[in-house]
Order: sequence, then structure tokens, then C-alpha cells
Amino acid sequence: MEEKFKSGFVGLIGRTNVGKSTFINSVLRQKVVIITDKCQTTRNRINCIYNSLNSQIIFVDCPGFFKPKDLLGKKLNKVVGDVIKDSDVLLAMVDVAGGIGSGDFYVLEQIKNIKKPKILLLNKIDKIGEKKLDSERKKIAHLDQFEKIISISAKTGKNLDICIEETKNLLPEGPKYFNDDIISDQPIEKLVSDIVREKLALNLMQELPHSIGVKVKKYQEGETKSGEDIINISCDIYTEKKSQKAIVIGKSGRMLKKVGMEARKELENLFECKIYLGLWVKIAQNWTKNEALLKELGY
Ligand SMILES: Nc1nc2c(ncn2[C@@H]2O[C@H](COP(=O)(O)OP(=O)(O)OP(=O)(O)O)[C@@H](O)[C@H]2O)c(=O)[nH]1
Ligand SMILES: [Mg+2]
Repeated sequence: MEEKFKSGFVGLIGRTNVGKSTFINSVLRQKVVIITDKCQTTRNRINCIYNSLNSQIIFVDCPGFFKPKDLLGKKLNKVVGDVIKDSDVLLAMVDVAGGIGSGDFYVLEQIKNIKKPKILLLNKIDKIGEKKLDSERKKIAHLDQFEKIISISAKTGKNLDICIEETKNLLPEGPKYFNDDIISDQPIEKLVSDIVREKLALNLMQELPHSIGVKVKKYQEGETKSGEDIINISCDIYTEKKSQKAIVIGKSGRMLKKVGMEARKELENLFECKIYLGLWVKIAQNWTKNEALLKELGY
């Protein structure tokens, strides 16, 4: 008998930094979403599409769930709430190397009464041994809301094939929502601004905890004088204070130059052409608490 086509939206839910975006990039075998070792890296919901012969899994990357401190935090949690509502299957993720803690139980509590099939992923097992994994498993042994509990490493790819198989089993019959050549529904400008934000975060988030926003002001495809393809991009970087602007620019502009170079290299690899990237640092007081500015930045 012919197998029916299965498809659906699969929300990835978990605390910040547990490895949700890393999981998606590993499953799709390319960088579709940004990753850092800092909190609040993912700020939007992003559909990432995994196709196989008789199924289409739409993994939905979303921000980490946490106790919100400002309007940005509240908005991020609302994104997660909407993803939970709209998903067919939920993948909850915890970091067993860091240790399952109260932040994780808070997240699991939020989805406890949601009547949808759920899988629990125990991530980062590459960092720990059997003994620690056993003790982490004991912490969640009393939970009965999950169809499956799978130990994985998003980084090395361990057991991701099992995740895909088990997720597929839980999907309903459905249509192909996206064409085969689409890997993500994220607008290109968003990916560009996220890559700039990723490089900023990796270079200076110690000094600037999550108060940076990036917006693409210009994105123009063209040709150089010698006929090569080039994309001309300029971005505004929003900081909250004069002192933060100075940190982003750095001594003699060194920090901004470094961030610009790293972002440009990555964009050139991604788009396989030359990139001109202009970065401009602005001060927008309290943008993380300002509705109009948050909107302007796409939140
Ligand atoms: N060793 C190891 N590190 C991992 C693994 N998965 C993710 N990481 C690291 O954990 C950090 C956070 O990863 P992200 O994928 O950005 O985490 P996230 O859950 O998407 O975080 P938010 O977007 O802030 O919610 C990064 O430094 C990753 O390299 C893993 O399986 N093993
Ligand atoms: Mg993320």
C-alpha cells in the first residue's frame, strides 16, 4: 500500500542556550539560523524545512523561554506561546551537561497540559559521561507527558536521525506546505541582520547583555566594474546608551571593523558573491522597552 504523505509544524521549546538553533542547523546540514553562547540569541519564530520522500517536517525555531524583564522579553515569550499553539508536535529541549534545573522545569510546566504529541530531547551528551546522563535522567523520570525521551548531541549530530524518525511518526497526514527548494521562510534581510547581531554578540556580549538590535537599511544586488556580482548592504546597529555605542565602535573603530569583517566573510560564503557591508552605530534610548522601536526592529 502507498504510504500517505505526512507533514506538520514542530515547535522547538526550551530555555535559552540549550541548543535549539544548533539542532536545526545540524538537522538541515547548513546554517539557517544563528547560534551564540549568550542568552536570547533567537528572537523571532523561523520556519526551517526538512524534506524527505514522503514527509515534510517544518521545524520552528523560537526564542528561549525565560522570566521576562522588559518589553522585549515579554514579546519573545509571546512568540514562544504562539509557536506552542500553532505546532502539531512539540520538541522540548534541555541541556543535560549544564544540568536540568528550575528554568527547565518552568518550561516543561508551561507545556504540560498542551494536548499535543511531545518528545523530550536531552541535549549536549557529547560533554558528559554515562554516569551524569543517568543522574539527569533520574530528575525527569517522574514526567509522563512525553511520547519519547531521546539523548542527543546537536553539535556532533548523535541520534538526530532517531529524532527525525520519531518526529515523523508523530506527524499527521498533510500537504507539502513549502516547495522543495525552500529551506527557511526567513526574509533575507532578517538573516543578514541576525548574522551581524551574532558577530556582535560573540565579540562583546560580555559588556553589553542583550541590548543590541540590528536593522538592514539597504540591500541592493548589483555588479562591480569588472562585472562580478556584488551585494551592497548597510545596517544600523542600535545601542541603548552613548557608552554602549563607544564599546561597539571600539578603540579607533577596531571592534566595529572586526565585527564587520567577520559578518562580511560569512555573508560572502552564504551568498557566494562579493559583499559590501556598511555598519552604522546609533543610540536609541531604551529600545528594548519601547513599543515603536521594537516594531521598527522587527519584534
Ligand atoms: N557541546 C555542545 N554544545 C552545544 C550543543 N548544542 C548547542 N551547543 C552550544 O550551546 C550554545 C547555545 O546554542 P544555541 O543553539 O544558540 O541555543 P538556543 O537554544 O538556540 O538559544 P536561544 O536562541 O538563546 O534560545 C552554543 O554555544 C552552542 O554551540 C551540543 O550538543 N553540544
Ligand atoms: Mg536559538
